[in-house]
Order: sequence, then structure tokens, then C-alpha cells
Amino acid sequence: MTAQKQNGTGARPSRAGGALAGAAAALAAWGAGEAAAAALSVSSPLVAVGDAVVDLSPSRLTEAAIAVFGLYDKAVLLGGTALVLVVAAVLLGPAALRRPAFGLAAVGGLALLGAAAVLLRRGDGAAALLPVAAAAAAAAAVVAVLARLHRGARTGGGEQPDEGAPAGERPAPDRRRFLAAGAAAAGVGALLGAGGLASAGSGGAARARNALRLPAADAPLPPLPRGAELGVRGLTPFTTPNRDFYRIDTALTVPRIDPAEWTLRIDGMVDHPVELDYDALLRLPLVEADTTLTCVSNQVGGDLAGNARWLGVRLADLLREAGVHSGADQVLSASSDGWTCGTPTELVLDGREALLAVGMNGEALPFRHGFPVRMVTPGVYGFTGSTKWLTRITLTRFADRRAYWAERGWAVRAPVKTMSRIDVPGPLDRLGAGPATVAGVAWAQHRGVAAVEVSVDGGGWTEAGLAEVPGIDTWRQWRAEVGLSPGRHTLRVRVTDGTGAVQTAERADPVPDGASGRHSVQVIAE
Ligand SMILES: Nc1nc2c(c(=O)[nH]1)N[C@H]1C(S)=C(S)[C@@H](COP(=O)(O)O)O[C@H]1N2
Ligand SMILES: [Mo]
Repeated sequence: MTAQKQNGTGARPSRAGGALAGAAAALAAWGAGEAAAAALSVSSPLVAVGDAVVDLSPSRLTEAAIAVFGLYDKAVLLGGTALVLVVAAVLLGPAALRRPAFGLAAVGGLALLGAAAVLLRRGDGAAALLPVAAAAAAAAAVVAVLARLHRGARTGGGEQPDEGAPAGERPAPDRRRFLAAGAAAAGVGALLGAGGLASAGSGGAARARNALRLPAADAPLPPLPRGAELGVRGLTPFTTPNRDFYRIDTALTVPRIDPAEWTLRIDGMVDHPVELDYDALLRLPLVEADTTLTCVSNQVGGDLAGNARWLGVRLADLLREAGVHSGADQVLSASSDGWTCGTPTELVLDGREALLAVGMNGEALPFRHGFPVRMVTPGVYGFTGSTKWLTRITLTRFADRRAYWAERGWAVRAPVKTMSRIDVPGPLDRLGAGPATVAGVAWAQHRGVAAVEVSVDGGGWTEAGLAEVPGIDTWRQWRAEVGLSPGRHTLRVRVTDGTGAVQTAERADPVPDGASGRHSVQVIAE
């Protein structure tokens, strides 16, 4: 209060003006950063900072965030990062208006943080520093201009101090210019940012993907057996449509790689390093494979699994061409954004259809699922065999290099655990007492599903009927008929895999190598 009285120009208007200046500078910086990032096809400073937050967070925290926010964790993180930036700018604004040097120093400090985040991220190289520079330049210009106009507004108007002007009186011309300039900076920033986001989404990679016609497989599979679908309402379809396929990755924004710019390098413990581009890859023999992918984070009864017919090149063919040294027990694959994955070499070479996939269910891979090229390795959880946006494969030893999740406490070797799930009926469904259909899917990739059984209230096991499957690498639909007396019942399922091993009842959490236990569903018969 005393401060306001002493200073005729008033702390209050200065604070409001400062907040405006801060917000305008933040918007201008965001817009310039997004626009520059879109023009250079690199990630924006905001995304780089969000990525750095993920990378630097303890993995327990990121896992908790994924558990709480589910698939929206990326939106939450980017929104949160933007919010922190705006709040910081609004709080710093008043001081920046009073002392422009302080404002410029604050912009410089934030720019350094942004640059550090970009460098930490590795993915796009030094070009991603340019959007940070553009953002900083925009913010600095806005701060400098607004500080100048603000001083003019306070002193230039002379006889008319900001505070105490009678209501309805027109603001001094300099004050109006200050407001107009602030609004203009914010508006231009918003437009640039929106334009940048939109054009990043519709750039060359999207056009290239739309124009792409994948060749047919040299060794096409027969159509799926008719009996793959049991036709039970509510049962998970055998083939997961691409738009419904679960998505799990650490990428804050989906990489959009133009296939014309894609290359794959195979190096490390090999006789001849291999480098090939997309056209060269498509000229190699193409095969199809029906493979069910499962995420290690899937809970018992969870839905982080999906099945597709993949089109691609056998990784084993390429490894043989490269000549793998004995002792190279790990195929360490990396994505364009620096994520890594370690797959046992012996699994890739043991005859299973470990693919460098380019197609998924009859179309080019969707961007979200790894366009233009991803790995698909049957029998292991995704984090140890299905690198999306694949750009590099290094033959190495497990003893020498650790992949992304192995470094964070997850298993190094992670075969998919034998698992079954009840889809029908749903939890707490009310059914008519009497005969009831129970149905679901079961999987034991690369061992196959041999039998599924259902029990009611811990009684004896009833054998389920099994759908047909094209091979041992997919899940399998099953269906059983049970009798239910009136009342509440617990339905439980277990599967026997192709080696004769029965799914364990022992419960385990997803960390470190996948959940186990038997899925059960409670229903009410009446
Ligand atoms: N580049 C990259 N590839 C990745 C991941 C990732 O974080 N980055 N996650 C893996 C994990 S944990 C799983 S389960 C599968 C999921 O593949 P999908 O999103 O196509 O279902 O992708 C794998 N490939
Ligand atoms: Mo996963």
C-alpha cells in the first residue's frame, strides 16, 4: 500500500501490465518455437522439455503417471509444461517491465534450460537448437519492446498517471500502444504456434505415407481361417483394427519420418555393417506374419495386447548378410528418438518370424505404430523386441549395453507369460440363472495355446472350445458353457500352452518381467 502511494505510477497497474507482458512473451516464444520446429521438422522446445522431464524423472514416478493418466499422460505432461512456462512468465513479467535487463536474463535462463533439454534428448541433433533460439529471440523482443512502451506509458503520458484515472477515462496513448503491442505479440504467437502444430501434422511424411503403395508379400499367408472368430458378442476380435491397437511408447509426439529420408544401419559386432534405405528394404523378400504383441505392463485381465498381420522383411536375413560375430548375444535396436531395445540374438535367428515390419493389417504402418519401419518379434514383450521408428541395430553383448527399460529396472530377457482373459461376461454383469457362455482370448506367443479351462467358484475345470489360429504366435479365442445357480459367482480361467505348461496361479506384478496370475470375473445370476 505504501509502495503504491509513494510511487505515483502505482505497483498495481505495473503488475497487471507485467503479467500481460509475461503472457505475451510466453505465447510469442511458444509460437516462434513451434513454427521453427515445424519448418525444420524437429521437435519443438516444449516437447524437448517435456521429454527431458520424463527422462530425468525416476521411472517409478513415470510409471505412476502412466497408471494415473493412462493414455493421456502425454497431453497432461505437455499441458503441464506449458502451464509452468506461462505461470513463470506471468510472475516474472512485472520485474521484467521494471528492469528489462532482468527480463532478458530470465529469457536467457529459460533458453539455456530449453537448449539443455534439446541436447539431452539426442534425437534430432543440433538443428533442434534453432527453435529454442527462435523462441528466445521472440520472447526477448517482446520483453524489450513492451518494457520500452511501458516506461513511456508511465512517464510519457505525463499529467496522467495510470492509477487514479477516473473510471471511463480513455487511457493515455502510450498505454494503449503498450496494450496493443502486448495483444499483437500474443496473437501472432498463438497464430504461429497453431500454424506450426498444424503443418507439423500434415507435412511431407504424411503425404509420403498416403502416396505409398506397399508391394505384396513374396510369400503371402493364406487368408485367416474362418474359424478364427467364434462370433461371440463382446469377445475381442481376432484381428485388432489398427485404430484400436494399443499404443505404448515414451514418445511425447509421434515421430513422423519421411520414408525418403529413412535409413537403417546395422553395425556393432558384425563382419560387414549394413546400411540401407527404404526402397532397398522393400526390394528384399517380403513375408507376412500373424503376431500378437503384448506389453509387459499389461495387468492380469488387461487390454495392452493386440493382434495384427504384419508385412516385412525377416531380420534374420539381414543379420546373416551382416555376419554376426559369435558372442554378440544382444540385438540392440534404436528408434529415431533415441529409445533402445535389447532382443536376444538367438531368438531372432531361431526361425521365428522376427520382422522389420513395414505393413500392418494391409496398410503401411500407422505413424503411432512405428512408420516407416518397426521390429516385431513374436514371443517377447514389446519392450524387448518391437522397436518402433527403427533406425539402427547394433549387435552387442547384454553384458556391455543396457537398453532403455533394462536400465530402469525392468528385465533384460522377457518372454511373454502364458495368459488368458475373460471378455464375456463382463465384471458384475447380471445374467439369467442357468446355462451361460463364457468367452475370451488366451495367448502364449511362440508356444501356442493348447487348452483353456474355466471354473465357477473354485470348482472343477470345464474345458473350453478353441477357435482356429493361423499359428503359434497369436492369441486364440475360446468359449465355454457353464451352469450358474442364482446368486453371485466367480468365473476363473486358465490356459495350457503348447509345451503342456499350465498358466500359473501365482500372482506377480508387471515389474520386472510381466504380470502373472489367473483372471477372474464376478457375475450375478438371477
Ligand atoms: N521407439 C519406441 N518403440 C517402442 C517403444 C517405445 O517407447 N519407443 N515401446 C515398446 C513397448 S513397451 C511396446 S509394448 C510396444 C507397443 O507397440 P504399439 O504401440 O505399436 O502397440 O512398442 C515398443 N516399441
Ligand atoms: Mo510395453
